[in-house]
Amino acid sequence: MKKLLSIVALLSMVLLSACGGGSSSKTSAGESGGSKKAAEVVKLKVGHTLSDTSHYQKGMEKFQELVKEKSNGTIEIEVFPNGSLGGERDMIEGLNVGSVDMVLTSTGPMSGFAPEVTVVDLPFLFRNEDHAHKVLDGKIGDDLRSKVETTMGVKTLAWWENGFRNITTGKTAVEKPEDLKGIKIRTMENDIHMDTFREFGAQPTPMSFTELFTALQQGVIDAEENPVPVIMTSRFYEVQGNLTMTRHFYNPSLLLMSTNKFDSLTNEEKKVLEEAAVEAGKYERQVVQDMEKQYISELKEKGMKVIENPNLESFKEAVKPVYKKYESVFGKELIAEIKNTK
Ligand code: EAX
Repeated sequence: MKKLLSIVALLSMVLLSACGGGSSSKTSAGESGGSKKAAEVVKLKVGHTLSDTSHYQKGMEKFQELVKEKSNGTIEIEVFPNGSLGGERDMIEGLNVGSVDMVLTSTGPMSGFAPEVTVVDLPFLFRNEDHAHKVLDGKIGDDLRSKVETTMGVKTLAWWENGFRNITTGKTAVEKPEDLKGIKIRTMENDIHMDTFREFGAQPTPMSFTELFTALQQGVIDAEENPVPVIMTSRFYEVQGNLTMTRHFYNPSLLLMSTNKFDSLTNEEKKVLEEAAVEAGKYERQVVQDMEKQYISELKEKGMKVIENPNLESFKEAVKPVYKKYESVFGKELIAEIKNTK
């Protein structure tokens, strides 16, 4: 009988701890200080379209390092370069369906999601990088980020940078707008970019970045436009013979995150991501500028003809109708406020 009783007692202990409902599971852990549940590691997937040697990737590696350090390893960033999670529009859509946790995207393709933010895509709007950073890191940049958050239902973590965009062509070098007449040029899926190239007399062809290299290789398009670091690290010199340093658009990027994912984090975890995003963003901006300095001579060595001082006044003159059209969209005041920021 005694034996039977001890078996029943043992069985009830096992059952109780298995359900975890019994005080035994808490007590034993509490009293014995049993092995604390390993702190849960939050894994976040972030995608971007550029190569694993690009400025985006360098910035992402810095972000990864800072998040690991600031979270004591409880948040892990998994980076997916080369458009492996899709093009920028796909990844932006993925934020709201949960297939992507974060995306580093230029503002270009955001015109289909949050048109307000694309005021920054106006041609020749910013004098230089310093001017752009002052605007984006100030009230105007904050207002644009909150508009993106409201319109798209995503979290914006920080402004990063793609850089000033320049024109590359296969055959004829571009010195003035007339040289673009009839040229099929790939643009981002952005109305302002397309209107701008129409004013140059070109035929803008909007396309995801993931299709661009093949389209150039197959001659589907004659030209494209991108910052110098992209032209180098995406090897466009292999399929484009000429580079004209028009710097016609300043192209900022935004590190976006799924709101559901962000809201699921503790306040400390949110703070880690926000601080690391801003710090890594400043680092990434410096990488862009270092690459731009380094790569122009390297692109020449790769055989590209580089026109470093095109007739910019003629390009600026040609885009006046674009400002006429978009002043009624964004307001003359906002455009003037951006232009006059010192
Ligand atoms: O944001 O699409 C482009 O030309 C961009 O430079 C690229 O996606 C990085």
